[in-house]
Formats: sequence, structure tokens, C-alpha cells
Amino acid sequence: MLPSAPHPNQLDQEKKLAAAAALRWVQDGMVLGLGTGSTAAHFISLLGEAVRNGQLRVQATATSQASEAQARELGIPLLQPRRGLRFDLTIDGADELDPQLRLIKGGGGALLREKVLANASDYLLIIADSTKLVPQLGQFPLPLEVVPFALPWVLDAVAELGGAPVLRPDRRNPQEPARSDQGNLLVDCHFNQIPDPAQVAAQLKTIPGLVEHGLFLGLARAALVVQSEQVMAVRP
Ligand code: ABF
Repeated sequence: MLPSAPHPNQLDQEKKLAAAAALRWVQDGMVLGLGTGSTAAHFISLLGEAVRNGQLRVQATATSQASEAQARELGIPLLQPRRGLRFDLTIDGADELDPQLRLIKGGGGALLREKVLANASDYLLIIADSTKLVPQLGQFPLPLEVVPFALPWVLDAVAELGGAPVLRPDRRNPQEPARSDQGNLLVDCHFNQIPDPAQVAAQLKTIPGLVEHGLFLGLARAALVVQSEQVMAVRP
């Protein structure tokens, strides 16, 4: 009997729980990276409240136009990319994470900016509901960001790796391909299981025109994962 998936309302409660736990990691004066996705959106809402009522003074950069718009709307002071900019703490979601804190990210299409900010962060904290922690990565299709011109060859190369690539359709207009904030295409690769994420990441990096992949290895320092309505800290 497969464990039943949590009810959507319960899942949203779990996301809010993880987001609230992450807010306690934020110290006054921090420079923050703001993630993308529904869990990160809950965190940004809570952060906006704390900024509005004067509890926290922070500056932040977002990993997507959507998160930037939400943060701006909430009055969170925003920093644009500039040389030397580093983040004390970046809070972001994930599509899958394993016990070694290896991640699959990019279901929300923001993997490139997420990886750029993760790489510029002193501390990447992942927040996740109970469906995200898995024993082995790969059940969730691995997102790629691809330059449009290169698409046919990238699809061939990923298929060679056993990744069953699918061009992601636009959510609002499925006749059109989805586009990243950079205007690139998004490809979801169905590996089913990825026993050696480092090897797959290294192989993907050799494919011209594949600008970023959703394997985040050695970037996350900790994760706050909800299990049985409790928030559990996971460290590699
Ligand atoms: C983002 O968080 C993406 O990388 C990932 O797709 C998403 C997870 O989505 P959600 O929090 O909505 O479950 O960082």
C-alpha cells in the first residue's frame, strides 16, 4: 500500500511551518537570498511582515522575477546584482532532497538564478514539506535550462544519458514552450533514479547550450524538513 500523499491543505500547512522555522534563522542586518516556489513564497510573506513591523532590517536579492515582485510588494529592501555581493543566508525550496542534502531544484523554472545565488551564499538553507525528502534523487524529473538554438542537440545528448527529455510547456499556454526569466527553454529529464548525481552533473556540464541543470550538490548547508507536523533539521 503506497503511503497516501498529504492533502493539499496539509501540504500547504507544512510549507508554512517550514517557512516560519526558517524565519528564526534570520538575524537583523542580514543580506538574504530569496528563493522561488510556494514554500519560499510563504517565507517571503513572513519576512515581509517582520520587515513591515520593524522586527527585522534586511536587504535581499530574489531568485526569480516572481519572488522579486512579491518582495517588492511587501516592502523588503531589494539589492540588484553587483560585483562582490554575497549573501549571509539564502532560503529556498527544493523539488527533492536526499539525506546527503543533494538536491533537485528547478520545478519552478528558476534553477539558474537559484544556483547563482546559492553559489554566492555563505549559508543555503532549504525549506521543504514532507514530500521532498527521498532516499535517492531522480523520481522528480531533472530540470535543465537550454539556449533555444541548441535544443535539438541537447535533447539528443540527454537522451543518450538515459534522461528521457521533455520540453516543458508554458503553464498558461501549453501550445508554447515555457521560458525561464532569461528567455531560455526548460527541459525536464526523466531519469527515474540518479544513483550517482555527481556523475550526471559532470556529464550534463559537457553539453554545449545546456546553460544550467537542477542538481545542487554541496551547496545546501542545512534543510528544515517537515515530518509528522514537526520541523526536522537535516544536515549532510
Ligand atoms: C524552488 O523551489 C525550485 O527550485 C523548486 O522547484 C521549488 C519547490 O517548489 P515548492 O516550494 O513550491 O514545492 O526553489
